[in-house]
Amino acid sequence: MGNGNHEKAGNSMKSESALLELAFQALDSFQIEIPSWGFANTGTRFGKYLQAGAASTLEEKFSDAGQVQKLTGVTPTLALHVLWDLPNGVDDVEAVHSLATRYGVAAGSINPNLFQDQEYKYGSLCNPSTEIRERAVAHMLDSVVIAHKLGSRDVSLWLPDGSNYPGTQSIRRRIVWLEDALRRTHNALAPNQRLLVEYKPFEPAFYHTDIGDWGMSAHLANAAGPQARVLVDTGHHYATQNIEQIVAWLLHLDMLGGFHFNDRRYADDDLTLGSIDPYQIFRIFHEIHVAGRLALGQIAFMIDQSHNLKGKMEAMVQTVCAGQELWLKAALVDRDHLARLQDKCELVAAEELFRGAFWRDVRPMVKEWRRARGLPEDPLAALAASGYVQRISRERGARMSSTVSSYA
Ligand code: RM4
Ligand code: MN
Ligand code: MN
Repeated sequence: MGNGNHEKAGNSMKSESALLELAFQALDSFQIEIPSWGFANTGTRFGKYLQAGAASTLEEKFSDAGQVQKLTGVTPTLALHVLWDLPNGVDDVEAVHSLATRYGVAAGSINPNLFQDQEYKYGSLCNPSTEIRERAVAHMLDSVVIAHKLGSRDVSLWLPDGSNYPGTQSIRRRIVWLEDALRRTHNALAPNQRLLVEYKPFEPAFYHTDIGDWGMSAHLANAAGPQARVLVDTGHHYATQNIEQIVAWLLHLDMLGGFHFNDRRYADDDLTLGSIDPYQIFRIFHEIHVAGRLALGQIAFMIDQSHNLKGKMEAMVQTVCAGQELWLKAALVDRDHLARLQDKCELVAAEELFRGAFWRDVRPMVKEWRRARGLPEDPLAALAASGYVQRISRERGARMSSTVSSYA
């Protein structure tokens, strides 16, 4: 242990009240955006199991989001998908505004849909047809206008483009088309807007994906312009990839724009945050705490999940609470102490400090923070007690419609 015994400074020795103050600061700095599609009926490619309480109109999605915000106090914005939520584009902005006011949740990131129309079969921004590429760029530009009118900072692009068979498309030419499309989109941004570029290694394409990893995203964001950044969806990596290392690199390069949080066992499973591997989220959050407060303002935390078996409201509230707990655990790592141990290569002591922070039960502190902020101390229990899920299941159940579809 070297002189590890003399190193007992830091959080381990911090008084209860100093620790609580640190915890409150950390919790005050944590907000996370919820996705409109997390309340809708979604499924796998094999079909959907419908839930009586699923939201099928935008008003229902805002209502559900408002309820999550009331219960947790840390979800002030709702991510919107243009085709699913604003089918009439800019003409729907007024309606979104009034729903936002009515339910106390603002419009969040605006997500263009470049994957639903039949014409996108062979790609959208990367389609070999100039005409189809132009249509896709026009949708990007519409999305920028929608975001601007809604006061949303981020236009968040996930591009489904790719190919299924070797030799069937020119990877190189598609890079050039993509650079051009993103540059043009970036040119349309107002000074306070950003373009986030998400990556995904496969699905729906199974041979090559035009934005397949964080390096491609970072290059494209750089090529687009200074207001573009990378978006990391935690489910969009090969199984053994070290995501926190990618996060550390993007922070180093000042290229990290935000996250789509979810958990997974295999691929883009979109399971609830921290359900499979909470330690991984802790490690990602640690890198953000290391980067400090200034960086945090530039990183949009968003949930991108699809709740197929769990109740949608419960899954969302559970995710937000899990996120808060993991954020706090990571905040309470004694980083100065850890740095000293790292410098001395005290491997076991460093790891134990890190692991110890992960295993700390922070739930009592989160409860105390919620009480102090006038929020229910157990949001899941409060949701159950509110009768909200029963009410929406009754009201919406009669329809049981699957018309608003999505596969997030
Ligand atoms: C993708 C990706 C995007 C999401 C779409 C619908 O897998 O995660 O963020 O908007 O699904
Ligand atoms: Mn995503
Ligand atoms: Mn995904």
